[in-house]
Amino acid sequence: MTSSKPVDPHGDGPHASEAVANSAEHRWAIIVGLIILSLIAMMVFTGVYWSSMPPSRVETIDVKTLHLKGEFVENNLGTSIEKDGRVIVRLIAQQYSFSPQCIVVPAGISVTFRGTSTDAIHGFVVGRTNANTMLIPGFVSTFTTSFPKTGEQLMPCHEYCGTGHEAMWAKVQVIPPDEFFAKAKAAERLSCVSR
Ligand SMILES: [Cu+2]
Repeated sequence: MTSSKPVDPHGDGPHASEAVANSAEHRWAIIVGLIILSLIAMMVFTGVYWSSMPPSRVETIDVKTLHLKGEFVENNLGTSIEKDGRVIVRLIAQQYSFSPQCIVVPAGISVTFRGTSTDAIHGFVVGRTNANTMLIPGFVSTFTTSFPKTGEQLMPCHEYCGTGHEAMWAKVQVIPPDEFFAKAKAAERLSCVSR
């Protein structure tokens, strides 16, 4: 009779390979544990950091004097060309409409929107473009985008703001740049609201 024990090339039996596997598993458990701990540490740090100070580029505005002074008074709303040549759209949202109701912008030129709200949280999206923001009382929302195609786009409020929410929308008219600049020569603030 011969022994059925497997031949071990290293001569130290099956327990040696078990020990190698265990130590590798142990090592990987520590590495994974450290990765999880560092992710948790990052979450805690960023959470505490962001809650302890306002994020950058936040502009605040006094809701109570919005209509009386500053850039959001009624006759300053709409599209204008600034001294440095930038095209700026200023608008406000209130339950349940936007001012102005119809916004004119030139096609293919970057347009900066500046907006705020007088009462509740509102927001808007312009048709099938990437123009999309929230309008929050006390804060000025700003973004810059451009509209490659001419035409009319719908601009609905997309933050539920009360019973009249579904009727809250404006229009954006994207017109050829030369037409836009011709109109801009005639008036300081442009909009397509029919008067
Ligand atoms: Cu709404």
